[in-house]
Amino acid sequence: MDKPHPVRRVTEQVPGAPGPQSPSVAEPTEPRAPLPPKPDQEAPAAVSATGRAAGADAARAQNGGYLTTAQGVRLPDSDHSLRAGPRGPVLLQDHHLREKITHFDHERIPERVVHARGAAAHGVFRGYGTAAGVTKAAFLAEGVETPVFVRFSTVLGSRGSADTVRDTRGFATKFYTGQGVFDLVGNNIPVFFIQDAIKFPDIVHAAKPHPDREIPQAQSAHDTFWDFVSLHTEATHHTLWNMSDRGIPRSYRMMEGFGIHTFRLIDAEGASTLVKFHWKPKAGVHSLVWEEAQLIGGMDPDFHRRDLADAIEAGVFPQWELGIQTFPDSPEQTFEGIDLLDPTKLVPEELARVRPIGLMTLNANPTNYFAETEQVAFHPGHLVPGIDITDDPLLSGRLFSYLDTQITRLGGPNFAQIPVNRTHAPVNDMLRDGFHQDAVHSGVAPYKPNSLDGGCPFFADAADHAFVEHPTPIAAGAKVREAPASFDDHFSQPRLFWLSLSPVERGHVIAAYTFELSKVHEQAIRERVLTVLARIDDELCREVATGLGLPAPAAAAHVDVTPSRALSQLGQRWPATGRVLGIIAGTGGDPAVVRGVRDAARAAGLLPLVIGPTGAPAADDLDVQRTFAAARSVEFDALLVAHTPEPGADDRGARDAKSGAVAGGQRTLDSRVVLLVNEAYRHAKPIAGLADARALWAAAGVDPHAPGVFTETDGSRAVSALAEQLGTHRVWERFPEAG
Ligand code: HDE
Repeated sequence: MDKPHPVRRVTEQVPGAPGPQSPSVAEPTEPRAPLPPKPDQEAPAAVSATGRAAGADAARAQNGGYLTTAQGVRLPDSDHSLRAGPRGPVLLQDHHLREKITHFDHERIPERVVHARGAAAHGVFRGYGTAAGVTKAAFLAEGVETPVFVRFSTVLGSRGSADTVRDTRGFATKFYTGQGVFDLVGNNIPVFFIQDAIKFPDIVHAAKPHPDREIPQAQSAHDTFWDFVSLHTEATHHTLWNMSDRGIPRSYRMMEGFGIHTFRLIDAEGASTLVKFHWKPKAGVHSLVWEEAQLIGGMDPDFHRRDLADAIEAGVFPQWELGIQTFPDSPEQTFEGIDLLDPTKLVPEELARVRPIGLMTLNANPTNYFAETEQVAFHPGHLVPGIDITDDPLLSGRLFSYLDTQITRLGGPNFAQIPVNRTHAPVNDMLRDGFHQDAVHSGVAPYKPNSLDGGCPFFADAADHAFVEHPTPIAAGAKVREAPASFDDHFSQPRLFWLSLSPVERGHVIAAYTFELSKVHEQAIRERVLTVLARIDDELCREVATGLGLPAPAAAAHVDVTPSRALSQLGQRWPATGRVLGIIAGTGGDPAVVRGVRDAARAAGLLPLVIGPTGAPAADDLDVQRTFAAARSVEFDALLVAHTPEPGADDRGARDAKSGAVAGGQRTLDSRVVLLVNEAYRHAKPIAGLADARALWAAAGVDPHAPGVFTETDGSRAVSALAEQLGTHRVWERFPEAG
């Protein structure tokens, strides 16, 4: 059965194939034009550094079939340096060697101070027109389509860190509107750690790895983080969200996004409405369980990045509705007693409905990671007419920081001219020169007033779509370094969030605090965190104290709050579109069965991946995407056992230590598959078996009568059952707390 397979063309495009064409085994030698990008990829729009439409292909870097120097001179060889004889010294006059190595030496730029690790996609936003009553922003008008570029990120880790760490996620959107660029630079959590920008270096220094050993990477489970957040209790609300399932999203596609701060929308008459922005994913808000997050950190540190790119490549385009909560712009800037300028507070949706105002579809992957995802520069101060800021002190600091950080990161003041940052609106800015100037400015008078350039450029007024700041009244007062008294309430909203969670979600929060604090060395810090938890909820505090083996502090007084159902991730149904189904195919089974379930899964909008004993195709038109040795349950949302597989040739401890993971009489079954099923079952994922699955269920500890376990004879029925069950993400009833 181990006979070699002939090389063949890929019969189906499986997401993740690296090139647009299958390569030949032998190295190609005939000069030819560069291959086109893959069909799922898109480059930044072809506009000049000043927003002028350019030739469609202008942004493509490679040109011509021959290797050249940076000056376009063709080269005969790039494999050997110029030497004084084959064994002699390398010559300094080798200008090609020097150009190649010098450029290589300078390939890196500083990573972002925060949000260094990210993944991005191109897409389009379509306005519903429902915001027309409150804003004159042209891109929000009905039917207007605006290109967007979205970058998702973790906050704490370095550029090469793992995707599934417990952390807040960034959700930054660049709208290339006809009236200039608008950036909505938000997170997947609706509140922030701090109320004033001046504390940002403190929280980030505390959360980053310890400065002496530079560990741990991309994690909050260490002394300095918990030291800070337990002393600086305005961080309590955000920390609680981090410890909830929101800190470990299943996918970027399944996260909400929040602008956090209160913004202003300005209508055509100049009237102002206060708003909070929300992104609502069409696929629902779903999370990993902690064990999955940890396993994936090792198995596939690029999990979220891959998931986003694969979904787009497979044509299951992620979508979000943009929504707004609106509040009257009153002098107090409060709503139902909630201070709208305090970024540690949210407004429950039950008090202010989120009104959908447009739909975003991500439909293309970037062509080049560095050019686009790394060099994109967001800035909350990139605003367009109709959208303005408030005096949230956190937002004020951000308005300075995002411009400033690019000067170091992108090497000077001209980062707006990098293709991904270019506006699609005409630019005539009188900014000149500087490092990396890409525009060739004509004229002699980059100043105003002038007559030498005919007076150009001219000022616009509001009627010509100028951005005119809203004339917000400023209350008279003295210069002080202090916050309003309402900012002192650090505990009512954490309690609101805690009480809004379902029992199983609360269980996850308790486990997360217990895990993180068990990694804290100093007992004083653990005890201090418990006193903070006591102010949120007695049960939370008691359970975490028990897990840590510490006495719970005395119960604290709590304010009365009304839970918000909208804050829980459970209790709704969502489309299963784009969820990943693992199909287990053994040797000797009928490939037609596997083909049948794969096709049924595709028809149901799922992303099926076939798992086989080796990489050999299960049939001529049936490729295997994962082997028993390489597959792990954590990359699948559901499993379908098409054949119950016998042990593969490498199902032996010395070849694959997972082979020993499951005890018992599994020698008639491949033990990696037993582990796969066991994990999926424990993680409350739906599983189905077609052939006689009883032996596998027994070996994997699966109760065949448990909810979400399907033993079927018909492949399509099994797929429908799984897809239906995926509507709730997991089979929550399998967790006893869920009851
Ligand atoms: Fe950021 N933040 N931030 N932040 N932030 C950056 O900008 C900063 C804050 C957010 O994918 C940096 O270009 C300060 C809140 C996202 O490129 C930097 C403060 C929210 C991204 C910076 C905050 C965010 C950043 C790092 C306190 C949610 C990634 C590199 C006042 C509403 C954007 C860069 C991307 C990135 C500063 C607080 C979201 C250093 C000073 C609140 C999504 O400028």
